Amino acid sequence: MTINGHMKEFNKKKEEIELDKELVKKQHEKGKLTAEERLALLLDEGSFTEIDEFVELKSHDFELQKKKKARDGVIIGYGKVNKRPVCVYAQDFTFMGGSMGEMHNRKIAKVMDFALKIGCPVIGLFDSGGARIQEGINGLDGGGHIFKMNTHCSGVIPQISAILGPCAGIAVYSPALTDFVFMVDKVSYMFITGPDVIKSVTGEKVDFMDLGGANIHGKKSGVANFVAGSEKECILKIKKLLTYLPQNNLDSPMSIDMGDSKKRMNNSLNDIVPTDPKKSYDVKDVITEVVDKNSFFEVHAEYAQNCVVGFARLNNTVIGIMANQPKILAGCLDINSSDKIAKFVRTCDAFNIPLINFVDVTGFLPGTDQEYNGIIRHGAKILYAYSEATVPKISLVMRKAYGGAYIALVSKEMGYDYVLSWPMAEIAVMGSEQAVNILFRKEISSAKGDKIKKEKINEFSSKFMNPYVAAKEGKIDKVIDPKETRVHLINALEMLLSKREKRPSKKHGNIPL
Ligand code: MCA
Repeated sequence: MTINGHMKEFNKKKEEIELDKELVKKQHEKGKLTAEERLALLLDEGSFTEIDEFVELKSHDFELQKKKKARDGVIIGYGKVNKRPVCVYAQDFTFMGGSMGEMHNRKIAKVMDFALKIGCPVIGLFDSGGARIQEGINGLDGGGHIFKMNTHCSGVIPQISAILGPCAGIAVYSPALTDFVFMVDKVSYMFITGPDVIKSVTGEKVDFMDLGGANIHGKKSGVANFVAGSEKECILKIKKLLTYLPQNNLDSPMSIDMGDSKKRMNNSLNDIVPTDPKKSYDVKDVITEVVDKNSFFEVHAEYAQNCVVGFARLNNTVIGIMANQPKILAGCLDINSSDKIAKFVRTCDAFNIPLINFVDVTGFLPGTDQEYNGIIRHGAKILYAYSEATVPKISLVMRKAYGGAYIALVSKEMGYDYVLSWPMAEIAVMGSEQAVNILFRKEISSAKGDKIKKEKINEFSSKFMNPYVAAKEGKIDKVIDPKETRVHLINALEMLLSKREKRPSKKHGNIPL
């Protein structure tokens, strides 16, 4: 064949890849973009190279050969976001509902393997009805290949999943194994078994959105870390997230000049945080006041709101923040916030992001609901995650740090490198009233009980409810004026950036699950 003949064949094959206009229209009518349009939004212009575009399904069952089409329902390849390399895969719902057949799955696993070898983030755009039912066991096994790759990539390269339509059956497990899951309000939904199966098994009636919409997974189940109002917003958020992450575990996040002064005082903190420990405030106001202007990027904003986690920059360096949120459940730690914190801490540690805690917490949430559902097991995840982390760990006690929550979020013995506190901080085993109720139970139940109780609370408070008992023991490195918080945190961070800490080698730890 002449070169012209070869080129004719090549161009014909390329044309065959193009999406069917009718199906594109249908996709748009559902309020969704196509896989190609999504990749165009995500990647730097002209940077994308598609691979495996001629891959097609092999199965002959259910007359699949008549349906087959190049790409097999997923576009994979590499490109750049913010000028840095990434690998991507985007499911094409217009081909058999983005269902995951043998070759479709093989392509996804292949691009993940590429990303792992190169050491760059991998981003998956999901829009899939799950395992391709007609391909039976071969499709399922391919799912296993993807999950294995997710696990091998975990902690080596950042993995990001965006759910941009249905994500059903086996399609849900891969996002669940990644570092960050994005969903789009009113467009995406995730479930293991759909409404029809649920109805036939349990009789329960539920629609797609109430079963697994962005609201459910962003607020209730915690599966989604980010919820966006539209696909465009979702993709912009992914691009923003990438600016806080390194390319891989041997790299550090890039420093960006935020134009904020290193010496800026935080004069408003005394107005934001009431000295009365019973009064609440929004800890996000504290965070945004202290970190570089416009740098706070919250993760899991709608889930377990009694704590706040997210990325920010401090004098241009990326940090991971954990803060108790006094305005929700008085900032107590509970099962969901334990999971949220532990996952975030491990993500930061894997990707060399220093951790800073803003602490104001009385302890773990009491109650049978928490105990029966395993607060012991879940709370232990926080202890494990912080103890395991070798990145710089700084803790600032703003007001209260009591009991087990003190150990988890502040204790130098548990491995915090540098602990600061404000002068109004109360660092103790528990609050004065609770302590007095236990220690003087008999005296309080006597005739003069109320008077005794008051006296003992005053005595306990003046003796223990301050930062100086801990400071005297060297358990607090520095008591600071709140308005100098930014300056002290920047100094501590700069000092700790060269920190080196190694753990004994082992196969892997056994985090409580
Ligand atoms: C959708 N299609 C599929 C699949 N899902 N083909 C093969 N395997 C699938 N899993 C096809 C449809 O037959 C249709 O083909 C085309 O994709 C578009 O789907 P349609 O229903 O018209 O779109 P929709 O109205 O937007 O609904 C999307 C949907 C629905 C909600 C995802 O298709 C659906 O409920 N699918 C099944 C979801 C599910 O239960 N998955 C579990 C799979 P055509 O255009 O030719 O008519 S089993 C699994 O993953 C494992 C084993 C597990 O553990 O559960």
